Amino acid sequence: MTEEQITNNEGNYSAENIQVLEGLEAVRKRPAMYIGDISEKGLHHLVYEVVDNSIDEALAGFCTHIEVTINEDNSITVQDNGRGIPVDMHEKEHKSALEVVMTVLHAGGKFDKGSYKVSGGLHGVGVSCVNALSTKMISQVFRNGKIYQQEYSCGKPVYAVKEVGTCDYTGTKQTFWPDKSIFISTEYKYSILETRMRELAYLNAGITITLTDRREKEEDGSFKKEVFHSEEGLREFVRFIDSSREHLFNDVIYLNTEKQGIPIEVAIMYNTSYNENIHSYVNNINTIEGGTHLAGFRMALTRTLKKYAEDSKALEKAKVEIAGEDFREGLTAVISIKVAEPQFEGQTKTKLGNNEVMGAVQQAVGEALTYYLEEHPKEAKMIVDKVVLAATARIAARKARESVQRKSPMSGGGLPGKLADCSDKDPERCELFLVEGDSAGGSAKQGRSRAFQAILPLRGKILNVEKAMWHKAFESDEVNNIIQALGVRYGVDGEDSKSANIDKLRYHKVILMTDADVDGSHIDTLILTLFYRYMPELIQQGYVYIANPPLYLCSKGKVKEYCYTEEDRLRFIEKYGAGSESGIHTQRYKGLGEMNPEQLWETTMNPETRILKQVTIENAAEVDYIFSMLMGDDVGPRRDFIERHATYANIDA
Ligand code: 0RA
Repeated sequence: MTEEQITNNEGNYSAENIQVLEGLEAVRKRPAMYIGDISEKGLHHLVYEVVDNSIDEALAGFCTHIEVTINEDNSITVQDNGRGIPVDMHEKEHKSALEVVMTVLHAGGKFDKGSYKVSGGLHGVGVSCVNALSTKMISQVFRNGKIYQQEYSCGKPVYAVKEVGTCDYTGTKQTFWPDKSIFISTEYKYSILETRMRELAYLNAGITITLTDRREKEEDGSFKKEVFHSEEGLREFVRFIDSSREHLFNDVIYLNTEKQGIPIEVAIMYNTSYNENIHSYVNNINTIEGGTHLAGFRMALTRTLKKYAEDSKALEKAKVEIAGEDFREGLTAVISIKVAEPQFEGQTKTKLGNNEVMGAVQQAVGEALTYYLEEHPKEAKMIVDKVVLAATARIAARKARESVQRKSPMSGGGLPGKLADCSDKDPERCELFLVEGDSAGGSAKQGRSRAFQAILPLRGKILNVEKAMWHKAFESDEVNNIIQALGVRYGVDGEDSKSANIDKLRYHKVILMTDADVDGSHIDTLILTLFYRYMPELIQQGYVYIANPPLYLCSKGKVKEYCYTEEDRLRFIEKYGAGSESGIHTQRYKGLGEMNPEQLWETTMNPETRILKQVTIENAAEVDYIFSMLMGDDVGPRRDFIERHATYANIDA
């Protein structure tokens, strides 16, 4: 960040910096192009877009508090204590700067190199998009001792900016009502906003973000409210992510520096698990596809640790060959950098392309890690011992895998015997159902459409890979059956033996079909853990789904209806049961096995009528924390989580 980038010639940011690019009609016509989608994700994205502007004001050093409120009617208010959006007249547009920011696409400095802006939602579209997608929006600016206000409808001003009062503070307050005709649902989920606000607080140490839900009251009558604030930034973030894991040692290895003009913050913690968990961010955006900053980090880690281990002669004694991945086992790290002009690449535009970043991160991490190892010989030895153990286990895993591949040579193309494959071979059309139990597996085999649907029955609970070493996973029959059926390969082309290659994936829909009860959910979680840790790309590319079998078959006379939720059942009773509990018959499906093949097809497998839930990763750090908590040793947090999220508790009680 240089001075020049922040200010124009006069040293002031003023209305003329704001570029005028396009109208907002395009946004309403094609909302998905601007905010990703019109589902729950897009709806919540509106909040991030508005909050990001306040975060930028905070990063510029002018704002300390951001208050986010979900109002009773599902409108959102974001208020900050920054300088307030300028309200002076825009020379070319003959409008207030506020109006330009609110109504002109891409206005607000993001595309203006004269003003430096690091934050910004993934799509970086600006607050005008939020305005365009809201039936109503009210902006208030507290500035010069006055309160200015303007209101908009679907992005168009209802009146010119006017003064509505006086004040003795500064800031910006935005309230918007998302358009019900655009979004699939306009109901905000507290937990989604909570996760992002917590993440933003960790990523931007020192800022205070409050989240209030005015739809929900606590026992004392106050609204539900949380305050997110982190003094220690990423140091606290890694501790939070690893809070359910057993630490190798208690220190967080931390650096916060600037190299070649790039602010770099990194926190590293080692735990006793076998997974690598690196979460990287650029300008507060989670770069799930990685990129040059991640590459720089890995290079520094491997080189520094390797050199230390060689110098200390630890590797000679161990007599194993160490690979890059061995240095990252049991490592949890968060990397956050700020880049003035990030180039985002990759399928989901979350891969950093800027080449200059690699060397900067490598240098910063190399220096800090070298210093840490020199100063902490005891911890350094624990890391090196762990690396040697990882290498030993990796070699054992390779042997286990090779022996599995030998056991099932060419017969059936190396596919598991329990798999009932489909006849089509085009992955794009093919579906694999992972079914709980042999009996449901049998029904599914009979009920399926053989052309494009394959069935793999699973015997009960698969191995919990969260706690198992890698070679144990490859020794497990059920895990191997899944890996082989999918066509996922490990250690191809000299890559890390831990990185799954899904080039030869045989199905583009992998569907978990388990009973609608606690055991079924447990099995789903175990399989999802396997996917998340051993083949995350499968989830990232959107190939994983969960089937949704009905809970009841309700009937009255000739009328029959499958009910997928408790609400569906109550609705049926209301519709057909007027008067006393009157001739309505309810069959409760305790398991998939209770449905005959036709019923299973009709309710759960037929693409025309079924409901599939796609598994997505909204927030990788949160997912990492949740999996380690759900699958770890600590009972307390797990019980809390299940109680808060349980859907079956009432049914099985
Ligand atoms: C540019 C210049 C100035 C303030 C802001 C942007 C600003 C924008 C937003 C959006 C949400 N909250 C905000 N707070 C501030 C002010 C420049 C000056 O006072 O000289």
